Amino acid sequence: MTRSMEDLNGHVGHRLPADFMWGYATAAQQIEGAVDEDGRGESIWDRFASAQSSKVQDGSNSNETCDSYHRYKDDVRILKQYKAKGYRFSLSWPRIIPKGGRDDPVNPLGLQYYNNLINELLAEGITPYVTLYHWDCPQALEDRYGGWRDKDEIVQDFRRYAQVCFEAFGDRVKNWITINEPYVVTIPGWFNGDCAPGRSSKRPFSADGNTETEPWIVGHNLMLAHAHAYQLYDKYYRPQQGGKLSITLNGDWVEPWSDDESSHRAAERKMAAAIGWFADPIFLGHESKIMREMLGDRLPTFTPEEWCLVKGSSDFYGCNTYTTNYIKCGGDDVSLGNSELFFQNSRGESLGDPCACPWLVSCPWGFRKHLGYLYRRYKKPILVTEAGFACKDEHLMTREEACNDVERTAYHINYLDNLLKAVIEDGVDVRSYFGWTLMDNWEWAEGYIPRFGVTYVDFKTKQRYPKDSAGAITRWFDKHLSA
Ligand code: GBH
Repeated sequence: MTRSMEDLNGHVGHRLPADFMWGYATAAQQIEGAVDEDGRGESIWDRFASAQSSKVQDGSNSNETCDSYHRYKDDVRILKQYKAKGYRFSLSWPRIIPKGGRDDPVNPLGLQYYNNLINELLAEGITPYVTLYHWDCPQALEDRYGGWRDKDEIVQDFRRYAQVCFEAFGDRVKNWITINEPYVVTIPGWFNGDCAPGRSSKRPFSADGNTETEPWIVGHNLMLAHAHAYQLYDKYYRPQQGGKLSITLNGDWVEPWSDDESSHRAAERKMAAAIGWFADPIFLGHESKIMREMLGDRLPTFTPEEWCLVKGSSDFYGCNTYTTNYIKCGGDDVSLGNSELFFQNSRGESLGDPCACPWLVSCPWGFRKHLGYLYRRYKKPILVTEAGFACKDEHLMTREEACNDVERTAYHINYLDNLLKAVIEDGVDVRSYFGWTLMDNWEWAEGYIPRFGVTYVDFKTKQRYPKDSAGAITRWFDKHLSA
């Protein structure tokens, strides 16, 4: 093997281990389309987007989106072209069990679709990372008993759904994520009401819901559903199938707005609300003290038997992270730990330029700090299961303009450089990087406005076109992965 100039210049060993996993992530509701085909049931997001006064920004739905239900071979082909080692996608619960419940029939055509996708990936040497739940609860369960807010029902129904998936795919799928971002399921879905099922105390914005109580019950039930799936896998499937399973939590680094004590405390409280709420019980085996202080009796408690299930129910820390904020005390939003977020600090220093989403700026050093924080506190190998960027006004650009995605390229390359520093210089055990997202898709309540893909999608023809960022990421890994 010949050594590159870079190696001779003293960077020998500044590489990720050969078994570092990388690729791209997607979610079923955002890419599949074909919502009425082959027996698929309705999801809460189908219903949310079709509501009379839809809360989706551009009034769109995901009935067609990227049409990956028919074009999954195109998706695998571009993954292969990008030399991705893995693909993280989610299963649609209502495609597999249209009515959702533990006594409801399984849809063989739904299973067939995912079998085809998994087999196609494996034939191309791409490792599947499979999420069971990326926000698309069967509408039938919402109608039957209120979905995630009925503990006894939803936990059993989710457990059975997980069992169907382990049975059907576990011979070939060895990497499982139970639930994507329980915080986003609860807070936008049941607290602010701007995501499905759209419940909140805010009237008339939401017709139903109770911000005081429901989000904390839903969060509790999501943890229990996850823990039951973990125990089921651990006991009955792992011995044969030998895979790994965990949950993916979203969370972004927060940097104190000024150096005073109260900004530091705000940072601590925000981490507790966004992450500790779930991560403390699952990874540390105790509830978040700060969440208990903020919520009092409104935060449900686990019984001793439930604690046995929840504590330690993870093989790795699944991390979705996108941005960084400055933070200080203020406001009464419990979901932010009674703090306020900014992109500028007290000295007027700015974190970065606005992009397509008001909540997102690129902050590579914040990413590095975040990885270090998670590893020190939760002491598990970290899989970065999502990170990504949407360029400003990309939806208004021509295809050629959109494919020349300088800001997205910079985002991913800078994040990867900082991931490498976290691994090499800070000793953080990071095992994967999945970019969000493989291709432009339906961005939930923001419809087709933000485009996060490394692949441009023409939503009329459904054709996929690589953006420049995809090539840059491939080259980064060519250079930074050990042989
Ligand atoms: C990811 O969540 C999702 O997993 C993925 O499906 C989605 O496509 C991707 O984000 C891009 O949006 O508007 O100020 O209320 C990332 C975590 C948490 C980021 C909620 C946006 C909304 C902030 N998300 N947050 S605000």
